[in-house]
Amino acid sequence: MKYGFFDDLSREYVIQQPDTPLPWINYLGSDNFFSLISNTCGGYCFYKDAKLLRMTRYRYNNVPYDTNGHYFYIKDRDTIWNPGWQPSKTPLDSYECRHGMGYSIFKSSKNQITANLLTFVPLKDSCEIQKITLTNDSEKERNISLFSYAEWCLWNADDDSRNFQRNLSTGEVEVKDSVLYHKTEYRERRNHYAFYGVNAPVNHFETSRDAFLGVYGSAEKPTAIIDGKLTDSIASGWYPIASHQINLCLKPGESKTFVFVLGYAENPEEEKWEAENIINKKPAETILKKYSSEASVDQAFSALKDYWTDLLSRFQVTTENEKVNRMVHIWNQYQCMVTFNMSRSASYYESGIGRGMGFRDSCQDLLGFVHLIPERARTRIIDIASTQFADGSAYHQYQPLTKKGNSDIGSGFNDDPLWLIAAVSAYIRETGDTSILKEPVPFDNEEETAVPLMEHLKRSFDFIVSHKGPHGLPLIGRADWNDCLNLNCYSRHPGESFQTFGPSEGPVAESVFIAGMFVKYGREYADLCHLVGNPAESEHAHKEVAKVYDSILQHGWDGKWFLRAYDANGEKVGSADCQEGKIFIEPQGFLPLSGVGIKEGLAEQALKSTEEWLDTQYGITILQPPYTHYHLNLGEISSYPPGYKENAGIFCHNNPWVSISEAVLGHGNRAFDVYRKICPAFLEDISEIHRTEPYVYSQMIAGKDAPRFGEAKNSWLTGTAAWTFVNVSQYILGIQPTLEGLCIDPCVPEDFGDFTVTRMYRGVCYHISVRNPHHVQRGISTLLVDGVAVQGNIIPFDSGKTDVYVEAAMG
Ligand code: BGC
Ligand code: IFM
Repeated sequence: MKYGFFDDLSREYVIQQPDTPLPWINYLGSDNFFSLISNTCGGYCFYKDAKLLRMTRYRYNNVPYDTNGHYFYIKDRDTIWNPGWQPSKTPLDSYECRHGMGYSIFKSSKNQITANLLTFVPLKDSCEIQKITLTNDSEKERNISLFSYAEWCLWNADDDSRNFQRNLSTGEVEVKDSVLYHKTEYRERRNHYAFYGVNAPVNHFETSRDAFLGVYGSAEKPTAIIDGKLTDSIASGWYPIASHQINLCLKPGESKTFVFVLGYAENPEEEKWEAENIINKKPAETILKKYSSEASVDQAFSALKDYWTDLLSRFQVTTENEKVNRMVHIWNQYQCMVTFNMSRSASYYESGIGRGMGFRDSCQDLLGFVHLIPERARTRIIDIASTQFADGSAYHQYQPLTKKGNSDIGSGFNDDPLWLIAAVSAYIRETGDTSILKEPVPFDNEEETAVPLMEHLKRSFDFIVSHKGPHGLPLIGRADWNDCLNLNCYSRHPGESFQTFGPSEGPVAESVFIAGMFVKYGREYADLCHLVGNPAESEHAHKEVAKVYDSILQHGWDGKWFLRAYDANGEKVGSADCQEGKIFIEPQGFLPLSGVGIKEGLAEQALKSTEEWLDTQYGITILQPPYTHYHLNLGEISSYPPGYKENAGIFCHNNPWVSISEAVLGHGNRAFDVYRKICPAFLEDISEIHRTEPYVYSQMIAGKDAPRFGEAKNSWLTGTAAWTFVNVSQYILGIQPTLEGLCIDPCVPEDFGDFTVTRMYRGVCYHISVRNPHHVQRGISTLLVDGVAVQGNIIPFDSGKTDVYVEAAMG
């Protein structure tokens, strides 16, 4: 069942009924200010950091679901309704929500009044703009009232949800004309405040939540709106909110438009402290003035649209399959940008409090956005590398506002160091900018320790070399990519998290997955050493890779597939010998794409076993058979019920690894099949089962062992976005950035048809057309570059050109 449709021309997903199976959200903002907004106008906003500078309050775990947001209410005689249906849930005569690139549009009507709400965050300013137009579609004059509503969060979202004894006495507001200011914390020299204004005189306002909702009232039926008149309350402590009331009279056919601006402001440094606690309103007034006319809003909106047109034009594809086209060109890249902005911090499943920027996560996300925003990718790499320790290990997460490593979580995930090599290598293959390797980068953000980035890569590499176990395989530490495979975690007491308890290091537990990563990224490190004129280090790296490669062959092969790991007792994990968890996806997916076991025929066998053991109609499960009880030697993985999350869920993130590996082996039909199964656009028709947004990937789909097989969870912030983009763009469509230039190596299903790709690469626009007259799955027979035949399939990079025309024939 579908709840809407893709409007590809507008680059929008159009939701046609408000009660979707789960809230279907969008992200507004591209720089410092962000809002999450659901298809019923739920959500919240923050400045830079969802934990430390949360502006409006959202209640996770709320009942009913998804009820706090930036709402508009319309009171039309006794009828109270919302353009997004929630929170009043008054049945609407019509409803539509269009989630687009950085904006959302709601159009709904009730009793011949239509509301059209456009909401977006402009490119450069720290505010959310809400342009709302009300139209009288009836023959009679109508007198209605419009109310805005946002509930202020007391800045630190963590503290806001815990420290009531203090916080309920700190709230302060100020009102000037049509602008409601929220200045809690200003007194503490925090130097910031929030504001909510409208470009019209207001009849009344409310800043106290109790006055607005009623002490025992609710957002569904706010007391003050039922009364028809806000009370001009000035909040003092308790729960400050912002609500404007505008009474208006609409003649038949008449429309009126209002622009609301919900913004964040900081005072100039020298005006930080005002003894009388009077905020400097100038920064807010400047923004409000800027967006006081419809024309200026329309201009900012079209600038936002142009920004996305430009971004997405950097990789465009036309195949015979419209679902592939819309995912690759629009939604997959859009999701990659959202992961750039959010890492794993704020979604409807990540509270914005728990996780910030992940070292491993953001390095992988970069693989999916580096072609879109190479300059920002460069900065991101430096930020991430600055959280590395001198021994090559790294803080697992860092806070977006401070960019400092999070010491609560600490380090000890032994895959982390290698992801830095992955990110830098991807950046250089994309941009050719080797100057980044000379960039001075500190360890643990201590400026005096700065060394060239290249040295960080060396420390990453050396960390693995110096942390190996009895089988010559890398030690796993607290966990590798699979956070829940805690092989050094023996026990856990109530209230303790798996990752903070127990010895995180051990001399025995080893990861075959990290071994595969080491082969891939160790070789990429060697290539970079070679590139910058250090052949000795390059040779040394190859030798170390060869040792680990041999260890995989000797101790990492289980007979029919690759082993997953050795636990702290030296027992096998992910082996036919195990009772449960006999086979894991990670090594089967990652080792072949890393070039492990291909010539030995192991890769081919591992992928066959994957299909045989792990595949399902909704995607490939992470392991089989699931753990039915808790295993002390394995940790969190076995704490999940069978079929969920890391215990035999369809963990979407590593499905593209399998697809890539299939492509590396030339299996185009299978590679695409794996791609298609978890691709949201292909699941749109079963939205009642899949439940999450049909335009973005989710972290997990419940596996066949779960009661809710096929149901997705944790949409948006997942490495699936980046890895899928790598898969489809570089392996299926086969346009690969290499150190020398673009390589053309498609691997497609036999019936995929011809296709074209337009791709920006190092400032040059490549127009690539691929024909497949003989319906092969892989192999280029001829390659013409600007009409001239080229040997092999790499197009040597030529910076002297602006456009390059490539004609490739498969066969
Ligand atoms: C959580 C898991 C999650 C993993 C992802 C763990 O701490 O408990 O549920 O999948 O982290 O990073
Ligand atoms: O690899 C992790 C990732 O860092 C966060 N989400 C879950 C993945 C698997 O555990």
